[in-house]
Parts: sequence; C-alpha cells; structure tokens
Amino acid sequence: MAENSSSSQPASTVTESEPNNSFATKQSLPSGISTVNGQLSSSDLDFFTISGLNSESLFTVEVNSDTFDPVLGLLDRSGDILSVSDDSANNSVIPILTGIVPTNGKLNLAVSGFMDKNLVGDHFQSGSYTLSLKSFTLPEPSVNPTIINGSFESSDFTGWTIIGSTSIQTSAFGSGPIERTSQALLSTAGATFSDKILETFLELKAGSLDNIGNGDVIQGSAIRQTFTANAGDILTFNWNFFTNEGAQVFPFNDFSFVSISSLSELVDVMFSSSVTSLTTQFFEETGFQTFSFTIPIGGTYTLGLGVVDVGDNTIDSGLLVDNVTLTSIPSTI
Ligand SMILES: [Ca+2]
Ligand SMILES: [Ca+2]
Ligand SMILES: [Ca+2]
Ligand SMILES: [Ca+2]
Repeated sequence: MAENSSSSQPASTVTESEPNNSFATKQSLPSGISTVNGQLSSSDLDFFTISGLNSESLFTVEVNSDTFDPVLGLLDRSGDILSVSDDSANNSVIPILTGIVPTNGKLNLAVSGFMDKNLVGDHFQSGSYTLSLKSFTLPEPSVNPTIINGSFESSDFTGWTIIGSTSIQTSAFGSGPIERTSQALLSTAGATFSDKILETFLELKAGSLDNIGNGDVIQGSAIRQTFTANAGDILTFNWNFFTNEGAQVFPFNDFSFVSISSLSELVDVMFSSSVTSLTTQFFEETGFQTFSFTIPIGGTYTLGLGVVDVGDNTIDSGLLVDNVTLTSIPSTI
C-alpha cells in the first residue's frame, strides 16, 4: 500500500493494511504503537500483533467507530481466542478488553463486526474504526497520615489509587452528592478488570471475591487508600449502590464491597428495599447508606472499595462513595 507522506499523524499511530484476515497474516505493529486507524468491510477480519509492551503491566484496548458496531478479540500466541468483547456498557457499543500483558510483551488482537463472536468474519458491518491501546503500571501506594480527599472535592482521585471504571461525579449524575459537590462513582461498565487483578490491587487473598458467595465474579472497579490511624478512630463513609440487574428476568447477583482489615459485602442485587432510580442511568438504587468501622489497633490500614459484575459482564452496576472520614477520638489528658 502507498506510503502516507503526511506527517500529521503522531508517530504512535499506524494505518491498518490488508491482507490481515487471519492469525497467520496478522499485521505486526512496531513497539510504541497506541493507535491503529482501520477499515472494516463486510466479512472482513483485521488481525494485529503489538510487541514490545512491558510484561506484567496492565492494558486496556478498545475499538471506536462512528459507523458500525465493532467486536474485539484477544488471542493467545497460538491464535486461540482468550476473550471477545462486543459492548462494554449498557449504553455503549464500544468493545473493551483489559488484562495483564503476557511475559513475551505481545498482544494479539482481532477486530470484527457485530455479531461475529467467533472471529470468523461472519458479519455485515463496514466502516472506519480506531483501535486504541493503553498500557500502564499502578503506582506504588504511599501511606497517608490520615484519609486524604475522602470528600472527592479535589475533583480527582488525589490520595487514592484507582483501577477500572472510576469517575468523579456531581449532582448531574442524578443522585448525590451527599457531601458538598463531588463524589466518586465506581462502575462495572467500561474498562473494568478481572477479579484476580482486583484482588491483587486490594491485597486480598486470591479467590476472596468469589468466596463472598454471590457467584463467579467476572470484572469490576476499585479504589484504595492506605493511611495511618489510632486505636478507637472511627472510619465512616456514605455509599449508594446502583444496578440494572434487578430489571432482568434472571439477574446476576452483582455486589459492592469494602475491605479494611477484612473483606465484606456492602450490598448486592438482592437488597430488599429496592428503590426505582428515576434520575440516574441505572434502574434501581439502595439509596445512601452509612458504613462505620472502629480502628481496633493503631497502625497502617488500607481501605478498599469496589463494585463487581457476577456471572457475566453484560448488565451494569455501580457504587457512589462520598464523605470518607477518619474521626479521631480526642485524647484524654
Ligand atoms: Ca480491514
Ligand atoms: Ca482484514
Ligand atoms: Ca463530596
Ligand atoms: Ca452485572
């Protein structure tokens, strides 16, 4: 194909080139590539291999198109399908895949069209698309002298470490905030990560999230903060759980959780006092609740909060958090 003489494209962008319809003829992308501009036609499949990534770093890959409904696949080094994404959220047709870069530093990807979940070219979608790759490592958590930015009023996650689909929301979300103008939203929609990765992130034992007992945890989002506290200090926060699962004939039991010293469920889809959520993107909510924990022994603690999909990652749930506060008991003289 013709060389693109334009210098307007950033160096990290390449144009897809045919033939690339099979794993054997996949297009090799040089290291440092983060964007591929591609074209899909009816029955077309576009295979890529991206090399030179930092092994063990986390990645998210997504495919955006203005004209068609894309499907994205991740393949192992033999070309077998590891996972396939069609839609990443209830209100989006964008496929997103996430994970850990394998030790060889390579990702094998395939772009197809709805509803070619087997990646065999069985579709009638066509148009241009953009495949975007991000890879990153999580910062080493630092120890804060107390809870920092528990109000989320800095309008970002200063003081927190985050993974997955997290955002700062205002009253425009349709619920809350319960404290001033900003709150945190964790969601199972979008670029979420596997339970195994969440457990590593939150320093939980492997299998802890499945062991909650709601079923096989698939993917989710979490935030954490490590801080020092004295015996008797009281940690509190406000939360509101949202789900679309309750509107399903056979709902999966998505849940939200807190971990501090140990892991416990905040609430799941089977909550009894369900309230129809008229103003948000979700069908149901618990309404705002308060969590409280008394620090048993002075020392360093990590607070983790999360929301996860159980069974599959088709129907979304979310968790609003605000007003995370560590209250010290005044010392007696
Ligand atoms: Ca193509
Ligand atoms: Ca192709
Ligand atoms: Ca707030
Ligand atoms: Ca779900």
